[in-house]
Amino acid sequence: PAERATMKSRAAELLKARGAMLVAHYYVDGDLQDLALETGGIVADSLEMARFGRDHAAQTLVVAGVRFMGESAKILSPEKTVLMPDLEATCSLDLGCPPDQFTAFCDAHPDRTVVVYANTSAAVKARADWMVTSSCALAIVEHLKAQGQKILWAPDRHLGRYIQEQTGADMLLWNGACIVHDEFKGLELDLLRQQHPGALVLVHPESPQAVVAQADVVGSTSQLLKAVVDGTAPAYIVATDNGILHRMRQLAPGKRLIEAPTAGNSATCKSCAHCPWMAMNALQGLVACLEAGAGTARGAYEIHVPEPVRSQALGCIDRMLDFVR
Ligand code: CIZ
Ligand code: SF4
Repeated sequence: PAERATMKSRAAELLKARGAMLVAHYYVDGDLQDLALETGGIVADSLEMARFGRDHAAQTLVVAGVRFMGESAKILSPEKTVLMPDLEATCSLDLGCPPDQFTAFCDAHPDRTVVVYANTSAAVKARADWMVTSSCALAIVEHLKAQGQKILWAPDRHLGRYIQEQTGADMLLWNGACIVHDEFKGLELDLLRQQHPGALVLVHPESPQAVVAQADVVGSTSQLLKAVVDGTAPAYIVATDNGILHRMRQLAPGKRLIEAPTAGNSATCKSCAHCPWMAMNALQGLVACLEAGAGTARGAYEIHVPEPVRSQALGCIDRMLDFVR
């Protein structure tokens, strides 16, 4: 702990010295979340991270999250230096949607408007008409449906199915999943709810249908956080990456937070509902990326999105940001 405190203050000094802003996701290590807030940065979902990075004056952004978040920051702000504590931090949704196969899928369905989740590579976004995040996907698909558009959706099949059920839109779904949310179990959740009858069930829509069906609130990470802060229930069952519990505890002290069951968790496994790629973000990596400075050493931490992919990908992100404004 003493060592962590030292490393945290070292990271704070380096952020200041480099004029860098730390932009952290709710799922990363609690120390990184705290540091982001203590140094003028943000802890947020992917939509808010993208907007903050674009609008902040800092010329260097350090994105503590996964690769698509760093890429989105760079796409929106090509003039800024975007660093990540570990460039290997990826996402099963991104990995499960290779650009060549995705392009072939789009080419086979030219009559459909292409809507992709934020959790995709820049090359996939470059082929899309719209990008969405879980906080605005419903509203954007409603909007497209009202215009009579048919949709090609990628990559998360659970989120796609949920949006389809809610909107009744004509959606053709790519078969991708988040390895974290895909593990939440409906049967076990039902048993847990019986043990905690007063608890409110909060579910991220990347979860399977049997889990979403039991939710009192379905929403993005920010929306689930708000549900705890504003909620009057004494207890909450949370079906999303357990990294978010750090911020929930800070903002809603005294409320009981219970992790939703996964295939192997609860008493036996403390880290099942936690993304292994989000977990790659550590204080060591943060210090290292800030110490690397300019030149070749920085290459190990810096995000690049080459043209013309960058400007092609910008279109679908801007469309979303204009819509949610
Ligand atoms: O699961 C993720 O990666 C999420 C929830 C991203 C985000 O913030 O939208
Ligand atoms: Fe991807 Fe799931 Fe990890 Fe989010 S939690 S980065 S969706 S694998």
